Amino acid sequence: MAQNLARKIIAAHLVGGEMVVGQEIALKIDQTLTQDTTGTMVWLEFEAMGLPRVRTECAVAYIDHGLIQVDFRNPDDHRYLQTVSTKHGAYCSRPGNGICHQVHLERFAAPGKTLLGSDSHTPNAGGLGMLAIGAGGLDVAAAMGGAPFYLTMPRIVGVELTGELGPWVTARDVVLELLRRLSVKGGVGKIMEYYGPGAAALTVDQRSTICNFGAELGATTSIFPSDEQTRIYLEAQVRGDVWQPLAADPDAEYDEIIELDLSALEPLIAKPSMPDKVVKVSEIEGTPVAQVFVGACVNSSYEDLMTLAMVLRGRTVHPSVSLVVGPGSKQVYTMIAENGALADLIAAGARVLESSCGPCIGMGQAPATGTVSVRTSTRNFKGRSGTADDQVYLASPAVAAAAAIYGEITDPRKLGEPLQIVYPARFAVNDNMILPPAENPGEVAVIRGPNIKPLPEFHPLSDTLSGRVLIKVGDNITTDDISPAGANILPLRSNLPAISEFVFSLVDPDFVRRAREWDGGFIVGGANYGQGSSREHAALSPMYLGVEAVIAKSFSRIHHANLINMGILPLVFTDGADYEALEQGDAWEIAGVHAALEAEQDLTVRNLTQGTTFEVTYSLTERQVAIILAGGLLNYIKYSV
Ligand code: MIC
Ligand code: SF4
Repeated sequence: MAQNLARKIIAAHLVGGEMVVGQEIALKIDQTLTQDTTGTMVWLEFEAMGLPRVRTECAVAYIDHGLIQVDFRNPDDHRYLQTVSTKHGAYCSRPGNGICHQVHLERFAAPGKTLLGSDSHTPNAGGLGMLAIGAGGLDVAAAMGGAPFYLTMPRIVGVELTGELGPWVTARDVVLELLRRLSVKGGVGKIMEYYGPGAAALTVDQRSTICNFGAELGATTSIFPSDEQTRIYLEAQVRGDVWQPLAADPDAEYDEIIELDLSALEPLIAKPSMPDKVVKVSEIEGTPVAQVFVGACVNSSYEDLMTLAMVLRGRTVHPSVSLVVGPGSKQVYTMIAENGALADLIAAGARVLESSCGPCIGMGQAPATGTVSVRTSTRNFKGRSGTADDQVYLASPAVAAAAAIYGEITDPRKLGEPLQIVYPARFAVNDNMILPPAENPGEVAVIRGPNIKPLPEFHPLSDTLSGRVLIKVGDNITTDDISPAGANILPLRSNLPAISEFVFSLVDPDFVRRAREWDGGFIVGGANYGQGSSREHAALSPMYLGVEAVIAKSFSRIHHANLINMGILPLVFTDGADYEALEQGDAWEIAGVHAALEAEQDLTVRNLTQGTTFEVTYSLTERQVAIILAGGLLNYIKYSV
């Protein structure tokens, strides 16, 4: 049978299950990546597994998120990560070397391989023909230990790109168009595979932009073929040896096909505060802008920074705009420094940051009260920028550049003749900030600062779950809502008791007090509960606060897996009316849980307050049931493997 590319790579890595949509499969993982804000937990978990060395072909620990260092906590995390990762056989990309996804693309990603990363934008490497998937920390720790990665066989969506991008229309507009059509839940349970003449013309940086932002569709991952563009890119990285041609067979079948004519696209922009609130830039032209940020893992490549620099050359940033720029990697930074583009940016008035996630994750550069910020980053969830009433718009570097000059949202086609960006034949390759695995691991002492607290105890699931409904939230609740990020909270990622004080703090500041007073309880969610980031703290902290089950209309893929890994039971309403009827504070009891899970039967919730009962169901494999009953993946690995 003619195969598509995603299925070919899955087949080559399949170590369990059958490639039938909806069934659980197990994949061999070739490479892993961690970053610092999820990575401290991953490495604590890896240490808890007691293995001396990572067992993947390549594991990289990046330090790129928490770089503000207002006190000892960020740098203590960095020191821990640097020592623990190299001791156990991983590479460590030091602070300043760049954002994990950009650096991984440049220096490690390889066509046809699998990558599992403790960050939701790991699919960025799909731009190089890699099957790159974001996951919760424990899944990544297990993969580093040589375990396969388990996931539900996704539907493979073929996205046929025809035509070509018009002047000032960019790769970012391609994926914004998909967000417009499909919404933030449109990709759940799917892999987006791009092909066609329009795809062939895109550079690897453009392809990665599409794959990266594809995470906002909720997709498992996105992927492009490995072709001439891929070869050129890898040769420029002096890694031509890892290139191999890869594509779907002619006439390959897909579970679904989407057609997208690039010639018909216009510059697009996502309005506050969801990545799928997409409109044409021309529709909201004239909106005053106070801040512009060009950076983050999605649009911080050489091409992106050159776009901005070429537009700004000889001009000055608009007096009402603060322009913030963050090159994606030390390589990009070096290249724009060497060719003079950095000087153009500085001369124009840009505020140039170090190479890190920075404003994307609320690590500095919060916008002023009641103002608009136009960003090339990935997520515009309310408050993520660090300002509670923020109005963050997401768009391409071209749209950002136009806003920086004119001080208002402006169609970039007004900027005149399109730019010709010429790639150098060889990039500025210099891996001096990537530490290799230690040659003598015995001599490396792992350094732990006082903020790095040990993992909590995980308890087997009770047979009767009882407690009160701690909170009832609506659809598309993000992990940023559950466990917010930002400069005050991110430094607590290695300290579970401390970070747990902030659960739902932006949504309902009283949540934690209730959870303590009521001694745990239930969380009730709407559709696509837990979308967005891969942070396992959004499951770990509720577990720590005594939550044993979350009942929602549906879950995002990574959060569902994280709940299971932490021993929390993810349950699904069978009838929307039950969701409507229940209220915060209701006392519930779910009895006979063990037997029901083992017999694959639905569970009955007794609402003691309202005197009603209703059924809830779940989507769990036998393995997942065993994990939950054991009290999470770490217990399961310890006791059953
Ligand atoms: C994000 O973009 O939200 C993050 C910060 O990169 C997260 C990881 C985290 O919360 O540490 C992600 O995307 O998974
Ligand atoms: Fe960093 Fe933002 Fe990318 Fe997350 S989305 S990895 S915070 S740049």
